[in-house]
Amino acid sequence: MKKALITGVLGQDGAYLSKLLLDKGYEVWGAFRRSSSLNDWRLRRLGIESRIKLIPFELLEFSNIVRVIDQVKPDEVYNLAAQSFVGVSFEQPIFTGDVDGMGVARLLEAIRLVKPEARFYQASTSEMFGKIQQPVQSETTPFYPRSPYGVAKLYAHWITVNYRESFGLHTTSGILFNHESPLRGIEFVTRKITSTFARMRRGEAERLELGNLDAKRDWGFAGDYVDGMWRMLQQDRASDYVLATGRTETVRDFVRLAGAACGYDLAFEGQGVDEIGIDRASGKTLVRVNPAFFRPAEVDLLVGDPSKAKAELDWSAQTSLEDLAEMMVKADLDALDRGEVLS
Ligand code: NDP
Ligand code: GDR
Repeated sequence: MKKALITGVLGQDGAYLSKLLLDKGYEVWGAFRRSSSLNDWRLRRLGIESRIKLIPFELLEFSNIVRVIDQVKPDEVYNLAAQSFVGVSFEQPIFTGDVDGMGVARLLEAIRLVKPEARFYQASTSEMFGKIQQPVQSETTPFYPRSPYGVAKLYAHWITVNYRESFGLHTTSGILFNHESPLRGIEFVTRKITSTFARMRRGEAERLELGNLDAKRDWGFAGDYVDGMWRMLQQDRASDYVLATGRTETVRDFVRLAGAACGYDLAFEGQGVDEIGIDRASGKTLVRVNPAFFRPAEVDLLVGDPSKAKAELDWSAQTSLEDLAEMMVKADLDALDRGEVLS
Protein backbone atom coordinates (compact mmCIF):
# COMPACT_ATOMS: atom_id res chain seq x y z
CA MET A 1 0.00 0.00 0.00
CA LYS A 2 1.46 3.37 -1.03
CA LYS A 3 1.65 6.14 1.53
CA ALA A 4 0.82 9.73 0.59
CA LEU A 5 1.34 12.81 2.71
CA ILE A 6 -0.95 15.70 1.76
CA THR A 7 -0.22 19.11 3.26
CA GLY A 8 -3.12 21.55 3.36
CA VAL A 9 -5.44 18.55 3.68
CA LEU A 10 -8.28 20.61 5.14
CA GLY A 11 -8.40 22.90 2.08
CA GLN A 12 -10.41 22.42 -1.13
CA ASP A 13 -7.82 20.43 -3.08
CA GLY A 14 -6.66 18.50 -0.02
CA ALA A 15 -10.16 17.09 0.42
CA TYR A 16 -10.62 16.03 -3.22
CA LEU A 17 -7.10 14.60 -3.48
CA SER A 18 -7.56 12.62 -0.26
CA LYS A 19 -10.72 11.07 -1.64
CA LEU A 20 -9.04 10.19 -4.94
CA LEU A 21 -6.03 8.56 -3.23
CA LEU A 22 -8.17 6.67 -0.71
CA ASP A 23 -10.23 5.31 -3.61
CA LYS A 24 -6.98 4.17 -5.23
CA GLY A 25 -6.02 2.26 -2.07
CA TYR A 26 -3.43 4.67 -0.66
CA GLU A 27 -2.76 5.17 3.03
CA VAL A 28 -3.43 8.91 3.30
CA TRP A 29 -1.73 11.08 5.89
CA GLY A 30 -3.35 14.50 6.10
CA ALA A 31 -1.08 17.27 7.34
CA PHE A 32 -3.07 20.14 8.80
CA ARG A 33 -2.29 23.45 10.52
CA ARG A 34 -3.26 23.25 14.16
CA SER A 35 -5.89 25.71 15.41
CA SER A 36 -8.24 25.93 18.36
CA SER A 37 -10.81 23.74 16.62
CA LEU A 38 -10.48 21.27 13.77
CA ASN A 39 -12.07 22.71 10.64
CA ASP A 40 -12.66 19.45 8.76
CA TRP A 41 -16.03 20.24 7.13
CA ARG A 42 -14.71 19.47 3.64
CA LEU A 43 -13.54 15.98 4.64
CA ARG A 44 -16.89 15.40 6.33
CA ARG A 45 -18.77 16.63 3.23
CA LEU A 46 -16.94 13.93 1.23
CA GLY A 47 -17.48 11.34 4.00
CA ILE A 48 -13.76 10.56 4.38
CA GLU A 49 -12.84 12.18 7.72
CA SER A 50 -12.38 8.86 9.54
CA ARG A 51 -10.21 7.32 6.80
CA ILE A 52 -7.41 9.89 6.92
CA LYS A 53 -4.54 9.85 9.41
CA LEU A 54 -4.40 13.49 10.48
CA ILE A 55 -1.07 14.90 11.60
CA PRO A 56 -0.32 18.46 12.81
CA PHE A 57 1.98 20.26 10.40
CA GLU A 58 3.34 23.79 10.08
CA LEU A 59 5.25 25.03 7.02
CA LEU A 60 6.95 27.73 9.12
CA GLU A 61 8.53 25.19 11.50
CA PHE A 62 11.43 23.18 10.05
CA SER A 63 11.78 20.83 13.03
CA ASN A 64 8.09 19.90 12.78
CA ILE A 65 8.39 19.19 9.05
CA VAL A 66 11.41 16.91 9.60
CA ARG A 67 9.55 14.99 12.31
CA VAL A 68 6.47 14.56 10.13
CA ILE A 69 8.47 13.24 7.16
CA ASP A 70 10.38 10.92 9.49
CA GLN A 71 7.20 9.60 11.13
CA VAL A 72 5.20 9.08 7.93
CA LYS A 73 8.02 8.10 5.53
CA PRO A 74 5.74 8.86 2.56
CA ASP A 75 6.13 7.55 -0.97
CA GLU A 76 4.46 10.68 -2.33
CA VAL A 77 4.23 14.18 -0.87
CA TYR A 78 1.64 16.63 -2.22
CA ASN A 79 2.36 20.14 -0.97
CA LEU A 80 -1.00 21.90 -1.16
CA ALA A 81 -0.57 24.02 1.98
CA ALA A 82 -0.34 27.77 1.36
CA GLN A 83 -1.70 31.17 2.21
CA SER A 84 -3.68 30.87 -1.01
CA PHE A 85 -5.65 34.11 -1.17
CA VAL A 86 -4.07 36.55 -3.64
CA GLY A 87 -5.89 39.60 -2.19
CA VAL A 88 -4.62 38.93 1.34
CA SER A 89 -1.04 38.62 0.12
CA PHE A 90 -0.93 42.39 -0.54
CA GLU A 91 -1.66 42.96 3.18
CA GLN A 92 0.53 40.08 4.43
CA PRO A 93 3.42 39.91 1.95
CA ILE A 94 6.09 38.74 4.39
CA PHE A 95 3.98 36.01 5.96
CA THR A 96 2.89 34.89 2.49
CA GLY A 97 6.51 34.77 1.31
CA ASP A 98 7.52 32.75 4.35
CA VAL A 99 4.75 30.16 4.04
CA ASP A 100 4.35 29.93 0.25
CA GLY A 101 7.99 30.44 -0.71
CA MET A 102 10.40 29.50 2.08
CA GLY A 103 7.98 26.87 3.40
CA VAL A 104 8.59 24.88 0.23
CA ALA A 105 12.37 25.10 0.67
CA ARG A 106 11.94 23.78 4.22
CA LEU A 107 9.81 20.89 3.03
CA LEU A 108 12.15 19.96 0.17
CA GLU A 109 15.15 20.12 2.47
CA ALA A 110 13.42 17.84 4.96
CA ILE A 111 12.64 15.36 2.17
CA ARG A 112 16.26 15.50 0.93
CA LEU A 113 17.53 14.77 4.44
CA VAL A 114 15.02 12.15 5.58
CA LYS A 115 13.28 10.47 2.59
CA PRO A 116 14.99 11.55 -0.67
CA GLU A 117 13.28 8.84 -2.74
CA ALA A 118 9.81 10.31 -2.01
CA ARG A 119 8.09 11.89 -4.99
CA PHE A 120 7.10 15.53 -4.48
CA TYR A 121 4.29 17.62 -5.96
CA GLN A 122 4.29 21.41 -5.61
CA ALA A 123 1.03 23.35 -6.04
CA SER A 124 2.17 26.02 -8.47
CA THR A 125 -0.20 28.47 -10.06
CA SER A 126 -1.19 30.43 -13.14
CA GLU A 127 -0.73 33.53 -10.94
CA MET A 128 2.99 33.16 -11.77
CA PHE A 129 2.18 34.29 -15.35
CA GLY A 130 0.62 37.49 -14.02
CA LYS A 131 1.06 40.29 -16.50
CA ILE A 132 0.45 38.53 -19.73
CA GLN A 133 3.42 37.89 -22.00
CA GLN A 134 1.60 35.50 -24.35
CA PRO A 135 -2.14 35.28 -25.18
CA VAL A 136 -2.28 31.61 -24.10
CA GLN A 137 0.00 30.39 -21.33
CA SER A 138 1.93 27.12 -21.31
CA GLU A 139 4.93 25.59 -19.50
CA THR A 140 7.27 27.70 -21.67
CA THR A 141 5.57 31.09 -21.18
CA PRO A 142 7.73 33.64 -19.30
CA PHE A 143 6.59 34.53 -15.78
CA TYR A 144 5.69 38.03 -14.50
CA PRO A 145 3.85 37.69 -11.18
CA ARG A 146 1.63 40.56 -10.06
CA SER A 147 1.14 39.90 -6.34
CA PRO A 148 3.24 38.89 -3.32
CA TYR A 149 1.43 35.53 -3.59
CA GLY A 150 2.54 35.08 -7.20
CA VAL A 151 6.10 36.11 -6.35
CA ALA A 152 6.29 33.65 -3.44
CA LYS A 153 4.86 30.85 -5.58
CA LEU A 154 7.44 31.60 -8.26
CA TYR A 155 10.25 31.05 -5.74
CA ALA A 156 8.56 27.78 -4.76
CA HIS A 157 8.30 26.75 -8.43
CA TRP A 158 11.98 27.33 -9.11
CA ILE A 159 13.22 25.71 -5.89
CA THR A 160 11.15 22.65 -6.88
CA VAL A 161 12.82 22.60 -10.32
CA ASN A 162 16.19 23.23 -8.69
CA TYR A 163 15.97 20.26 -6.29
CA ARG A 164 15.22 18.05 -9.27
CA GLU A 165 18.20 19.36 -11.23
CA SER A 166 20.65 19.67 -8.30
CA PHE A 167 19.90 16.61 -6.21
CA GLY A 168 17.99 14.31 -8.56
CA LEU A 169 14.82 14.40 -6.45
CA HIS A 170 11.56 13.41 -8.18
CA THR A 171 9.94 16.84 -7.91
CA THR A 172 7.06 18.15 -10.00
CA SER A 173 5.55 21.58 -10.27
CA GLY A 174 1.91 21.53 -11.35
CA ILE A 175 1.02 24.92 -12.80
CA LEU A 176 -2.71 24.89 -12.20
CA PHE A 177 -5.18 27.45 -13.43
CA ASN A 178 -8.13 28.37 -11.21
CA HIS A 179 -10.21 25.40 -10.14
CA GLU A 180 -13.39 25.65 -8.14
CA SER A 181 -16.02 23.47 -6.50
CA PRO A 182 -18.68 23.43 -3.79
CA LEU A 183 -15.73 23.08 -1.37
CA ARG A 184 -14.06 26.31 -2.53
CA GLY A 185 -13.26 28.86 0.19
CA ILE A 186 -16.07 31.39 0.48
CA GLU A 187 -13.84 34.43 -0.18
CA PHE A 188 -12.80 33.31 -3.66
CA VAL A 189 -14.86 34.97 -6.33
CA THR A 190 -16.79 31.98 -7.76
CA ARG A 191 -17.92 30.69 -4.38
CA LYS A 192 -18.62 34.21 -3.13
CA ILE A 193 -20.95 34.55 -6.11
CA THR A 194 -22.70 31.18 -5.81
CA SER A 195 -23.10 31.38 -2.03
CA THR A 196 -24.48 34.94 -2.18
CA PHE A 197 -27.01 34.08 -4.91
CA ALA A 198 -28.10 31.02 -2.94
CA ARG A 199 -28.54 33.13 0.19
CA MET A 200 -30.51 35.70 -1.87
CA ARG A 201 -32.80 32.94 -3.10
CA ARG A 202 -33.46 31.92 0.50
CA GLY A 203 -34.00 35.53 1.58
CA GLU A 204 -30.72 35.74 3.54
CA ALA A 205 -28.87 38.28 1.37
CA GLU A 206 -29.85 41.44 -0.48
CA ARG A 207 -26.96 42.10 -2.79
CA LEU A 208 -23.70 40.79 -4.23
CA GLU A 209 -20.76 43.24 -4.08
CA LEU A 210 -17.73 42.53 -6.24
CA GLY A 211 -14.53 44.18 -7.46
CA ASN A 212 -13.15 43.88 -10.98
CA LEU A 213 -15.80 42.29 -13.23
CA ASP A 214 -13.55 42.42 -16.32
CA ALA A 215 -10.85 40.01 -15.05
CA LYS A 216 -10.78 36.86 -17.19
CA ARG A 217 -10.04 33.45 -15.73
CA ASP A 218 -9.69 29.89 -16.97
CA TRP A 219 -11.92 28.09 -14.44
CA GLY A 220 -12.15 24.32 -14.07
CA PHE A 221 -13.51 21.82 -11.53
CA ALA A 222 -11.15 20.92 -8.65
CA GLY A 223 -12.19 17.25 -8.76
CA ASP A 224 -10.74 16.99 -12.28
CA TYR A 225 -7.51 18.77 -11.33
CA VAL A 226 -6.49 16.55 -8.39
CA ASP A 227 -6.51 13.60 -10.79
CA GLY A 228 -3.94 15.51 -12.86
CA MET A 229 -1.77 15.99 -9.76
CA TRP A 230 -1.73 12.25 -9.14
CA ARG A 231 -0.95 11.48 -12.78
CA MET A 232 2.06 13.81 -12.63
CA LEU A 233 3.63 11.83 -9.79
CA GLN A 234 3.16 8.53 -11.63
CA GLN A 235 5.55 9.60 -14.42
CA ASP A 236 8.98 7.91 -14.41
CA ARG A 237 10.66 11.23 -15.16
CA ALA A 238 9.49 14.26 -13.21
CA SER A 239 8.51 17.36 -15.18
CA ASP A 240 6.27 20.44 -14.93
CA TYR A 241 2.73 20.58 -16.30
CA VAL A 242 -0.02 23.12 -16.91
CA LEU A 243 -3.57 22.03 -16.02
CA ALA A 244 -6.27 24.24 -17.51
CA THR A 245 -9.47 24.07 -19.57
CA GLY A 246 -8.33 26.36 -22.41
CA ARG A 247 -11.48 28.49 -22.05
CA THR A 248 -11.52 31.92 -20.44
CA GLU A 249 -14.48 34.02 -19.24
CA THR A 250 -14.90 37.25 -17.30
CA VAL A 251 -16.02 37.46 -13.69
CA ARG A 252 -19.19 39.10 -15.10
CA ASP A 253 -19.82 36.00 -17.24
CA PHE A 254 -19.56 33.77 -14.18
CA VAL A 255 -22.00 36.04 -12.33
CA ARG A 256 -24.45 35.59 -15.23
CA LEU A 257 -24.03 31.80 -15.25
CA ALA A 258 -24.37 31.40 -11.48
CA GLY A 259 -27.30 33.82 -11.45
CA ALA A 260 -29.04 31.78 -14.16
CA ALA A 261 -28.42 28.57 -12.17
CA CYS A 262 -30.24 30.28 -9.31
CA GLY A 263 -33.13 31.50 -11.46
CA TYR A 264 -31.94 35.12 -12.00
CA ASP A 265 -31.76 36.61 -15.50
CA LEU A 266 -29.18 39.36 -15.14
CA ALA A 267 -28.65 42.41 -17.33
CA PHE A 268 -25.60 44.63 -16.72
CA GLU A 269 -25.74 48.44 -17.04
CA GLY A 270 -23.24 51.24 -16.46
CA GLN A 271 -19.45 51.17 -16.43
CA GLY A 272 -16.56 50.77 -14.00
CA VAL A 273 -17.50 51.33 -10.37
CA ASP A 274 -21.01 52.37 -11.46
CA GLU A 275 -21.80 49.09 -13.17
CA ILE A 276 -24.79 47.20 -11.77
CA GLY A 277 -26.47 43.88 -12.45
CA ILE A 278 -30.29 43.94 -12.59
CA ASP A 279 -32.62 40.97 -12.43
CA ARG A 280 -34.83 41.33 -15.53
CA ALA A 281 -37.82 39.63 -13.91
CA SER A 282 -38.04 41.69 -10.70
CA GLY A 283 -36.19 44.84 -11.85
CA LYS A 284 -34.09 44.63 -8.65
CA THR A 285 -30.41 45.55 -8.55
CA LEU A 286 -28.69 42.40 -7.32
CA VAL A 287 -25.05 43.13 -8.18
CA ARG A 288 -22.91 46.19 -7.45
CA VAL A 289 -19.25 47.06 -7.82
CA ASN A 290 -17.41 47.91 -4.61
CA PRO A 291 -13.92 49.43 -5.09
CA ALA A 292 -12.81 47.86 -1.79
CA PHE A 293 -12.54 44.53 -3.66
CA PHE A 294 -10.12 45.84 -6.31
CA ARG A 295 -6.46 44.79 -5.95
CA PRO A 296 -3.38 47.04 -6.12
CA ALA A 297 -2.26 45.09 -9.21
CA GLU A 298 -4.49 42.78 -11.21
CA VAL A 299 -3.99 39.76 -13.43
CA ASP A 300 -6.25 40.70 -16.34
CA LEU A 301 -6.38 37.54 -18.41
CA LEU A 302 -5.51 33.90 -17.87
CA VAL A 303 -6.08 31.08 -20.33
CA GLY A 304 -4.00 27.94 -20.25
CA ASP A 305 -2.76 25.51 -22.87
CA PRO A 306 -3.05 22.01 -21.33
CA SER A 307 -1.70 20.13 -24.38
CA LYS A 308 1.43 18.79 -22.62
CA ALA A 309 -0.78 17.29 -19.88
CA LYS A 310 -3.03 15.78 -22.56
CA ALA A 311 -0.11 14.28 -24.49
CA GLU A 312 1.95 12.96 -21.56
CA LEU A 313 -0.62 12.35 -18.81
CA ASP A 314 -3.74 11.74 -20.92
CA TRP A 315 -5.40 14.37 -18.73
CA SER A 316 -8.06 16.87 -19.76
CA ALA A 317 -10.65 18.92 -17.91
CA GLN A 318 -14.04 17.16 -17.92
CA THR A 319 -16.45 19.73 -16.48
CA SER A 320 -17.90 22.72 -18.34
CA LEU A 321 -18.15 26.12 -16.66
CA GLU A 322 -21.95 25.93 -16.95
CA ASP A 323 -22.02 22.59 -15.11
CA LEU A 324 -19.56 23.88 -12.52
CA ALA A 325 -21.66 26.97 -11.75
CA GLU A 326 -24.78 24.84 -11.49
CA MET A 327 -23.06 22.30 -9.22
CA MET A 328 -21.84 25.05 -6.88
CA VAL A 329 -25.18 26.86 -6.69
CA LYS A 330 -27.04 23.62 -6.05
CA ALA A 331 -24.63 22.60 -3.28
CA ASP A 332 -25.03 26.00 -1.59
CA LEU A 333 -28.84 25.85 -1.82
CA ASP A 334 -28.83 22.30 -0.43
CA ALA A 335 -26.54 23.30 2.46
CA LEU A 336 -28.84 26.21 3.34
CA ASP A 337 -31.83 23.89 3.22
CA ARG A 338 -30.06 21.60 5.71
CA GLY A 339 -29.73 24.62 8.00
CA GLU A 340 -25.96 24.95 7.57
CA VAL A 341 -24.11 28.26 7.77
CA LEU A 342 -22.11 28.52 4.55
CA SER A 343 -18.33 28.59 5.15
P1 NDP B 1 -6.99 26.33 0.37
O1 NDP B 1 -6.73 27.72 0.82
O2 NDP B 1 -8.38 25.81 0.35
O3 NDP B 1 -6.12 25.31 1.27
C1 NDP B 1 -4.83 25.63 1.71
C2 NDP B 1 -4.56 24.90 3.01
O4 NDP B 1 -3.22 25.22 3.45
C3 NDP B 1 -5.49 25.32 4.15
O5 NDP B 1 -6.08 24.16 4.73
C4 NDP B 1 -4.57 26.01 5.14
O6 NDP B 1 -4.88 25.81 6.49
C5 NDP B 1 -3.23 25.36 4.85
N1 NDP B 1 -2.12 26.19 5.34
C6 NDP B 1 -2.00 27.54 5.21
N2 NDP B 1 -0.87 27.96 5.79
C7 NDP B 1 -0.27 26.87 6.32
C8 NDP B 1 0.92 26.67 7.07
N3 NDP B 1 1.71 27.70 7.40
N4 NDP B 1 1.25 25.41 7.44
C9 NDP B 1 0.45 24.38 7.14
N5 NDP B 1 -0.71 24.50 6.44
C10 NDP B 1 -1.06 25.74 6.03
O7 NDP B 1 -6.33 26.18 -1.09
P2 NDP B 1 -6.75 25.23 -2.31
O8 NDP B 1 -7.09 23.90 -1.81
O9 NDP B 1 -7.67 25.96 -3.20
O10 NDP B 1 -5.36 25.17 -3.10
C11 NDP B 1 -4.37 24.20 -2.78
C12 NDP B 1 -3.00 24.70 -3.22
O11 NDP B 1 -3.00 24.94 -4.62
C13 NDP B 1 -2.57 26.03 -2.59
O12 NDP B 1 -1.18 25.96 -2.39
C14 NDP B 1 -2.90 27.07 -3.65
O13 NDP B 1 -2.05 28.18 -3.52
C15 NDP B 1 -2.62 26.29 -4.92
N6 NDP B 1 -3.39 26.63 -6.08
C16 NDP B 1 -4.76 26.67 -6.02
C17 NDP B 1 -5.50 26.92 -7.14
C18 NDP B 1 -6.99 26.97 -7.10
O14 NDP B 1 -7.57 27.48 -8.05
N7 NDP B 1 -7.63 26.45 -6.07
C19 NDP B 1 -4.84 27.15 -8.45
C20 NDP B 1 -3.40 27.04 -8.41
C21 NDP B 1 -2.72 26.79 -7.27
P3 NDP B 1 -6.02 26.66 7.24
O15 NDP B 1 -7.27 25.89 6.91
O16 NDP B 1 -5.60 26.59 8.65
O17 NDP B 1 -5.99 28.03 6.65
P1 GDR C 1 -7.45 34.34 -7.90
O1 GDR C 1 -8.92 33.98 -7.39
O2 GDR C 1 -6.98 35.64 -7.42
O3 GDR C 1 -7.48 34.11 -9.39
O4 GDR C 1 -6.60 33.21 -7.18
P2 GDR C 1 -10.11 34.89 -6.85
O5 GDR C 1 -11.32 34.05 -6.98
O6 GDR C 1 -9.80 35.47 -5.52
O7 GDR C 1 -10.16 36.10 -7.91
C1 GDR C 1 -10.43 35.88 -9.28
C2 GDR C 1 -10.65 37.21 -9.97
O8 GDR C 1 -11.88 37.77 -9.52
C3 GDR C 1 -11.68 39.13 -9.26
N1 GDR C 1 -12.69 39.62 -8.30
C4 GDR C 1 -12.82 39.21 -7.02
N2 GDR C 1 -12.13 38.31 -6.31
C5 GDR C 1 -12.53 38.08 -5.03
N3 GDR C 1 -11.87 37.13 -4.32
N4 GDR C 1 -13.56 38.77 -4.45
C6 GDR C 1 -14.27 39.71 -5.14
O9 GDR C 1 -15.19 40.31 -4.61
C7 GDR C 1 -13.89 39.93 -6.50
N5 GDR C 1 -14.37 40.74 -7.47
C8 GDR C 1 -13.64 40.55 -8.55
C9 GDR C 1 -10.26 39.22 -8.73
O10 GDR C 1 -9.77 40.55 -8.77
C10 GDR C 1 -9.57 38.26 -9.69
O11 GDR C 1 -9.24 38.91 -10.86
C11 GDR C 1 -7.06 31.87 -7.11
C12 GDR C 1 -6.49 31.25 -5.80
O12 GDR C 1 -7.04 29.98 -5.63
C13 GDR C 1 -4.98 31.13 -5.88
O13 GDR C 1 -4.49 30.42 -4.74
C14 GDR C 1 -4.63 30.37 -7.17
O14 GDR C 1 -3.22 30.27 -7.27
C15 GDR C 1 -5.22 31.07 -8.37
O15 GDR C 1 -6.62 31.14 -8.22
C16 GDR C 1 -4.92 30.33 -9.67
